[in-house]
Amino acid sequence: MAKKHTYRFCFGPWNISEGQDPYGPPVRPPANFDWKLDQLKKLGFDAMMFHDDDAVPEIDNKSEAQIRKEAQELKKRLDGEGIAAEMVAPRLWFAPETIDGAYTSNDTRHRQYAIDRSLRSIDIARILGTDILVLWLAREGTYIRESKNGRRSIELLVEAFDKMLAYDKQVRLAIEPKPNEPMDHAYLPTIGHALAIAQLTRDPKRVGCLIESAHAILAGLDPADEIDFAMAFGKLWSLHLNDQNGLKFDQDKPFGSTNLRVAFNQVRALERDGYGKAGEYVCFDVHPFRTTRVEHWLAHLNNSRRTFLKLVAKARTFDERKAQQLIAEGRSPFRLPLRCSLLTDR
Ligand code: GLO
Ligand code: MG
Repeated sequence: MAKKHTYRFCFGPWNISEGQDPYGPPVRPPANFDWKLDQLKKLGFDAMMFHDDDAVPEIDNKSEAQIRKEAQELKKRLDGEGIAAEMVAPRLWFAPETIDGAYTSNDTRHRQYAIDRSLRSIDIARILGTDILVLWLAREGTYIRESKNGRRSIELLVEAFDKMLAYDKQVRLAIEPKPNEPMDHAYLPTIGHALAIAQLTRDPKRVGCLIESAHAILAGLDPADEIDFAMAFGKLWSLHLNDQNGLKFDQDKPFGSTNLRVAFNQVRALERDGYGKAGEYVCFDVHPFRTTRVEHWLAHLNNSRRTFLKLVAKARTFDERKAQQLIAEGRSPFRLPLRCSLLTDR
């Protein structure tokens, strides 16, 4: 039998969060980047995801030379710790220049800010040794649809992607779709939209996607189907596994904590499609609950990985023959995953 590959895992510094929400302040003490990196190592994860300003804090106040210098220092540290950088993502939703969106802002100067910042993120990615630039297009949408021209917005997105692809011949853009939040409606809400817009760019082969389970659920889709769809195109370059209890605010719950069947089917899709074999990482974009105490602050990361690995074991021992037999009899194998006793260690 072919040797099964082992998965590699990562998370971002923002996944050790302090509990603030729109209605209340942080409830856990602030933790600095060094501490978070140590925790990542202690937990035995393989890589870290970076926003541009996780890698180079206060990036907007720094020169290009200074940004490169700090990125090089970070790279040395990561090498010393044996930690890889999985991706870099420009944080295009925080600055005053991005209030009306970044690449699709109605203001030319603000669009230029977004492109410049994206090119700096590509510099950082190159120095940190990753070719993946993640684009979560947080504010590329509207609260009131009449406030932007939808057709023009698509053209502006393509122009921005083209500038990035021309700037660096190696970089790959992984679009992370999300249908809403912070905006009412986003322009690229699903994986289908991400892969379709790729075709309009100067180099479609270098425009792919990142699937986040919660975002797919918010779009009313099954994340496992999104995985199969993206992987049929060879375009799933990163993954944010987490969980989401239906159509409400983006919850980023620990993987498998709400709906084990949906989690199982994602793992089964990853297994069948060979995710990870080309070096992709399994990332958990999860947050502790606001009620989580400091002593359990990292449990959501560890539990997400444990659940994932248990589900890998279940997917590998799934009774495929029995499933096929039931399907042939016109019955559905809906109880089979449950028979695998998902909740136990066995
Ligand atoms: C929010 C997104 C966010 C991105 C991250 C990387 O809904 O999931 O966490 O994944 O900022 O760009
Ligand atoms: Mg995400």
